[in-house]
Amino acid sequence: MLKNFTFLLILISLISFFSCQKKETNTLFTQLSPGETGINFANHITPDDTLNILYFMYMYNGAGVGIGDFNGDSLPDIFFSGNQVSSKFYLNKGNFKFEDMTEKAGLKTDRWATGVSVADVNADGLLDIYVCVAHNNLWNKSNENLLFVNQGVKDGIPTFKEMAKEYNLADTSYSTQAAFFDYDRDGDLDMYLLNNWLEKESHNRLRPQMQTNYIEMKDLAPLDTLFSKIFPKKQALSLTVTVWA
Ligand SMILES: [Ca+2]
Ligand SMILES: [Ca+2]
Ligand SMILES: [Ca+2]
Repeated sequence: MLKNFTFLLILISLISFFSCQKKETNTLFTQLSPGETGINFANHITPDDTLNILYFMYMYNGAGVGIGDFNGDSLPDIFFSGNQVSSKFYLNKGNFKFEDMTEKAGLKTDRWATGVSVADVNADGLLDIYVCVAHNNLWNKSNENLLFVNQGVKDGIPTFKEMAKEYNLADTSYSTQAAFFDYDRDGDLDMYLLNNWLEKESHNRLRPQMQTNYIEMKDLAPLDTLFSKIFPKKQALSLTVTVWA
């Protein structure tokens, strides 16, 4: 009996081993863990009864990522933009190791960032970072886009200064992404800014689920007054939500 059990155990081990081997040979990429790379950025979204998908339909649209060699060592560095968390900047140390240099580089953000563009906006040979910002009334943060101008590299670390206003690029639209290119061919980069529109009336249709029937609430928009009508005394009701794609 023990012999049979031992044989079975060896057989399972061998199958597992060869399965793993096969998996590795069939993939073109290897996923590295945050422990291996040092990249632990996570764009955590924390909904609450004020800021959530019912009020803010773009809540889970995500943010942007920009990659470029910001310190000129030929290794691509990474800038992640954040929504409710600060953006983060990781310097490439080589061999897939990165170091969080967000604070030292001056790249913390405090607003709902969406798209990231990497370009040498002022043509000084150093890559700069333009961050689009989406705005909503509930978030109560600035809706100005950000331009981080590379101030130079010291001890391998680039530092940035936010200068969107100085460059007349602190656009307050509901921005999604910017593209820099020389439109008029005068040698200076121009910018095309893609904007979205934050609708005052959400497409989400709220219907409090009652015991006997459903009550259509869609005509009670705007949404900022809707909840007060549904929950005049903050009663706990279940909701059926239809999202229009
Ligand atoms: Ca680099
Ligand atoms: Ca530059
Ligand atoms: Ca131009």
